[in-house]
Amino acid sequence: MRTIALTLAVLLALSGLALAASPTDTSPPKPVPPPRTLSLGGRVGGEDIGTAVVIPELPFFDSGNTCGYEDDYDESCPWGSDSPDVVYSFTPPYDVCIGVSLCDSYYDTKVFIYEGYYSPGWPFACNDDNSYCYEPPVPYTSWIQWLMLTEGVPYYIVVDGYSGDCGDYEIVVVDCVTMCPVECPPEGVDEGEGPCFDGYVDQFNGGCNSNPVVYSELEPSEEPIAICGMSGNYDNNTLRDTDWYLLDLTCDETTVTATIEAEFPVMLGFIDLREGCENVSSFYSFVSAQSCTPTSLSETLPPGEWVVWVSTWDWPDFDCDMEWTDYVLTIEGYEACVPVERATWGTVKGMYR
Ligand SMILES: [Ca+2]
Ligand SMILES: [Ca+2]
Ligand SMILES: [Ca+2]
Ligand SMILES: [Ca+2]
Repeated sequence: MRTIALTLAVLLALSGLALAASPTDTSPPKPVPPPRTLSLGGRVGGEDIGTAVVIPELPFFDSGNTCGYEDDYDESCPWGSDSPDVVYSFTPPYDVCIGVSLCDSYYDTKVFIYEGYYSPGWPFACNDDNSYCYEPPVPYTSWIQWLMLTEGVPYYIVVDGYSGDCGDYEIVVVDCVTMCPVECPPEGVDEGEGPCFDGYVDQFNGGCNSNPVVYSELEPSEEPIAICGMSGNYDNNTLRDTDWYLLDLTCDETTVTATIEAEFPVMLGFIDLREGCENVSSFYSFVSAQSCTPTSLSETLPPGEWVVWVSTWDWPDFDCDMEWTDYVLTIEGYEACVPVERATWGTVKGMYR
């Protein structure tokens, strides 16, 4: 049993997206990261869009040093800078979702991407600091986690820096996700909520996020319960559709196994609802799973009301209007409790005669 500590991140995860705080143009200057020196060697991106180093295929890894290059480009997200920059280009041979990481670089990086042509002030994507970078060597490195690219369009990836910073970088460009159709099994029942969209208000099964609270209430079943549902992000990735499936457990203890397979990166969790929404501040336990990867979470739970919770993994760019919003949730072990016959002392003694 894992109990996740109450954190703001988890609160946000329950109510919306646990994205890195979105800085605004009024954000105070950030602290200056410590200096660092490391020469990684390797090739270096081109000086500008015209001389961009071509990324031939994914995955792509490269490293270099931006110091000594010109400051050809800048985009504010939200901090402007006059850092030198280098450029890569990638023209996908098919529609693809990519991730671009500078996480493992050694200076305060920034990365932005132009779609098709140089569009100053209107980058296709931009990230200065991504707090989801896993153990970056220095703070404030950059990562565009999910980005949908269109077949045949050239994309220009600019490796830049914050506030004049330059240095050694590592760039990784990968397929962020394997797209796959998730088929609803014959026994599957439709979630019934339908797709989400910008401005969506979940009054279907948003659980404690809805006002009034509302759940998809499940009936106990000896057979596995398969639910074919949908989720996604909306309102510019600031909110996501959360689906709360209510279990009313009556046995002394019940081992419930929930399995999720989704077309998008997904989160699956148990929420302890025994003391009502007021006392829900974190997941009882949860897992995150890549798309197309069936992933289970199993807990032995005491009686009372519990929720199996499904939504997008708290990474951006899985809009409700994308093609890939389906999931199949399977719940096993949620059975009506058969009262155990209380053996009398006489019968117990009889058993041992
Ligand atoms: Ca620059
Ligand atoms: Ca940065
Ligand atoms: Ca839903
Ligand atoms: Ca929902």
